[in-house]
Amino acid sequence: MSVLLINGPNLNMLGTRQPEIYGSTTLADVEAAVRAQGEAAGVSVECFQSNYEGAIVERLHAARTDGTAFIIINPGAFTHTSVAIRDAFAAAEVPFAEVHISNVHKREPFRHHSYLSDIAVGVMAGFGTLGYNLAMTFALQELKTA
Ligand code: CA2
Repeated sequence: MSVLLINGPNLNMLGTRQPEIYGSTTLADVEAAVRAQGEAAGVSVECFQSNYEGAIVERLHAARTDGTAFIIINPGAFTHTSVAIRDAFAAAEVPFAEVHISNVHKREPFRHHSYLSDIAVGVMAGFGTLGYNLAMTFALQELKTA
């Protein structure tokens, strides 16, 4: 049983640009912190980042049968555009949390709509990279009670 952490397009740039919006923590830092949380609870964490929509779709298909019990995803800009990722979640049938580092609701109107929120277990936005850890705390709680 494992948790899959997915980050979408441009999130590989975390900590290098736009620190006023996304902070100064790198993606490697985020992944290490979530992994450490998992290790402390005896749960393995797999991390996947891609700038390609199809690669994320294919990773979600694999999650259906590879022992993934919960997914934490920051879909980046695909949040606001991707019916394909929504459909892949529906096919994968694995519960997931949607995470946004910034508070998308106080940003441009096009960031207010998500193709995923209504099929997610929950949504985290505006808590910086801590949001990943908060989602992981929830995931571990879910796995414990499952
Ligand atoms: O707030 C979030 O986490 C977002 O998912 C980030 C996406 C944005 O399109 C969403 O509306 C909200 C963008 C990720 C870009 O990440 C960068 C990180 C550092 C430097 C440049 C881009």
